[in-house]
Amino acid sequence: GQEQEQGHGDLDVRIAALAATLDEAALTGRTVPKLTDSTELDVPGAYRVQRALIDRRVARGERLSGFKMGFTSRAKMAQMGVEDVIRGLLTDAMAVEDGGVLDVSGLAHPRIEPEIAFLIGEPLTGRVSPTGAARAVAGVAVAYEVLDSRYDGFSFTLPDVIADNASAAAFGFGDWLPFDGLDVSTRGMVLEINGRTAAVGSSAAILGDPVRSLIAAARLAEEAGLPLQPGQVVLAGAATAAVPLPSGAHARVTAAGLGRVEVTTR
Ligand code: OOG
Repeated sequence: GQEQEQGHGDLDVRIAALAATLDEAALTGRTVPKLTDSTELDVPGAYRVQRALIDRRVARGERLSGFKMGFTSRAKMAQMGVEDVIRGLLTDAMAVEDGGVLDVSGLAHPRIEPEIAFLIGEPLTGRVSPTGAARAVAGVAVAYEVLDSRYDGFSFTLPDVIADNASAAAFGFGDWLPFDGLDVSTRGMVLEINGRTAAVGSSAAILGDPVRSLIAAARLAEEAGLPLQPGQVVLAGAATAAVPLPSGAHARVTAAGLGRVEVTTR
């Protein structure tokens, strides 16, 4: 009884302290050694740190605006030696309007990657079929994500990166297209920086079909007790490796048949 409660209290304090470390790093743009260098952290503990980190942002007035999925490519999964995707939480403060300006001067080592995004139209959570997932979608768009690890050297273990909100920093998306029966599984995707091709790939790199990532998001939403809500966005994952994103750059992502999205950095 007493002893166990004491133990939980200590854990909560430890989780809060780890979240504060990562939050400070993000606020100051100064990286920190990865948490697992100095503490034991498993995947469930890491998700608690992530949640505590987002709770701090929500306490500052930010609103939860969806999920980002990570390690959705077989290549990245193999590189990390993991078998499952991970989830990060998006807030409205991370969103950049299409064609807008993103200040990267406060980021440590930003990278950009081309993605596919889904707009949630009906609550989505639990085990769903492709048809069930599709029914909850109000739109699909070409998107990008800006990653910025809060760790020294952009280097981490699986629990570290989960705690660090899956390296989420910013995101943007193009016009939403109706998803009804649209096949987004093999769209050619191009990331251009300052008019030069920086990466090319296919949406097939996202678990073979971004819809699989959406299904995984629904499963993780249930596990987290955070059902996806109408108006929220799911970033389904990257079609290519992430590319360094300097200040003073213009980035454009296109996906065949889905249009484009652009951002300028300063
Ligand atoms: C972790 C985030 C992974 C992706 O696209 O796989 C991710 C990282 O590589 O920094 O978002």
